[in-house]
Amino acid sequence: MVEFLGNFNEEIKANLVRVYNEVSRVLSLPKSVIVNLNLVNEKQIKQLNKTTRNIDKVTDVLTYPYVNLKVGQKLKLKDYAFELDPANKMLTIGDIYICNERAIAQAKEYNHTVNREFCFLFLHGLLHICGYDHLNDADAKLMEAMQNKILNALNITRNSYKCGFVTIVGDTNAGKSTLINQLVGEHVAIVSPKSQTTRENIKGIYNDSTTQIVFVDTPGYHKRKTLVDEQMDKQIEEATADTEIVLMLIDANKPLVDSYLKLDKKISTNAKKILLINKIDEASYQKLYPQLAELSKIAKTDEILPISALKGKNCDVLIDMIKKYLPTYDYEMRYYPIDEYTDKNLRQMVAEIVREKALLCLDDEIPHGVQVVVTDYKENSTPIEIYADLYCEKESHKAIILGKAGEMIKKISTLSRISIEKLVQNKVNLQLYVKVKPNWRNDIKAIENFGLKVSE
Ligand SMILES: Nc1nc2c(ncn2[C@@H]2O[C@H](COP(=O)(O)OP(=O)(O)OP(=O)(O)O)[C@@H](O)[C@H]2O)c(=O)[nH]1
Ligand SMILES: [Mg+2]
Repeated sequence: MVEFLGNFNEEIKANLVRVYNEVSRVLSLPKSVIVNLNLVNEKQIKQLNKTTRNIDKVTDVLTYPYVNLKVGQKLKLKDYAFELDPANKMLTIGDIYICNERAIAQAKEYNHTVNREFCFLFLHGLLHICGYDHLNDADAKLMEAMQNKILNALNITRNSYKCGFVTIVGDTNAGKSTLINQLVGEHVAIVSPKSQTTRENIKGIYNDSTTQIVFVDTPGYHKRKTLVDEQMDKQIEEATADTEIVLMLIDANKPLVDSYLKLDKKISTNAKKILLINKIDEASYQKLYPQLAELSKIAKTDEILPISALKGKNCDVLIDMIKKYLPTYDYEMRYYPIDEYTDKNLRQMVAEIVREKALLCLDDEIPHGVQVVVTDYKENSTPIEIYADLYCEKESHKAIILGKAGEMIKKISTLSRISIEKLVQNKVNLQLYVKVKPNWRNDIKAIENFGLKVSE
């Protein structure tokens, strides 16, 4: 039984008794044993640590076993005959001290209830009394396994799930879309060496067994000229206003301090900020190092991390860093089903693939006026038949997109088809039609009709 010494809350007490009963059942403790459970404050536990362990520290729990047990060894009262209380024949097997303030603080830190924290600490102490320890890895594993077994049986788990939104911002061409693709492990956002590749926010969803991160790729900052550009700014505003973390991406090959200061001015958010120096695979260390030192002095971000989105360098470190700042849940929390990796549907992804190939194949000035709309998607035909309109702004552009004897559109079409076939894992027959819609980037109706999001 548990002898409570101190002012325990009744609900917590009831749960601590449940923990004791389960340990007693699993480890076959005799009925006539007592554990003293003391509730102390920081000052008291510090004093105990000092006098009994010569450690000048506040700890969460302290345990003093009165029996000498090894893991797996059954407690036999006859081995302790002389220590039984003559009045009631009970054996006190140990004293456990829990520090109230530490338990409350830790509950907050782990984002679970104080009730649960008390259960963990008591169980931990109880297992120590029963011979469990964590002095080496093997022992620690045994102890943890037993701890989990008991907590699971009582449905008092210490599981913590991380979930939240992470928005990627930066100048056009900084590598935002490359990064989201790398982190998600799928080609969710199109990438090109041309500026203004991304037109609207795209979500890419990272999942592991205990985490879901919804990354939001945004259109890059650049000089705004058209209504489409204005909409792009609104998209960035929306995505940075309502997110847990903002990843600020700057190019390692540009002056770092300058890039950071410019970017920082544009972002208004209460979210945590991680500054990422991208494309370090291309940058020279000698040039980078002094700038990084300078940057770390002035940057008002929570973290700074050099990465290569293209090569994946430090992307695992980034995921861990993000997890640190995401809210914790003690139940499995996901905004999207575990098998979804983007919020875009197949038609939208196909249209974007065609635009990506157009960006790759065409010279500078034309691509910005290109938009692709999938008009028909015959899923049940073999091969899958896809019809898409590729819009541009001028007849002269149309001629260039078609190319001599249709060579250019053929090239765009072939490259697109190969990528689409990979995406849909099926043979595809792609029919592209080039159309002209003059000045569509300043025509709000056309922007809407082309499937781009329009905000007030
Ligand atoms: N060497 C190198 N190139 C990169 C890296 N990340 C991105 N790039 C290249 O930079 C170019 C732009 O990449 P994107 O991912 O499209 O850039 P973005 O920031 O999404 O650009 P916008 O959508 O226009 O805002 C592409 O040619 C990428 O291959 C990197 O880590 N290293
Ligand atoms: Mg992009």
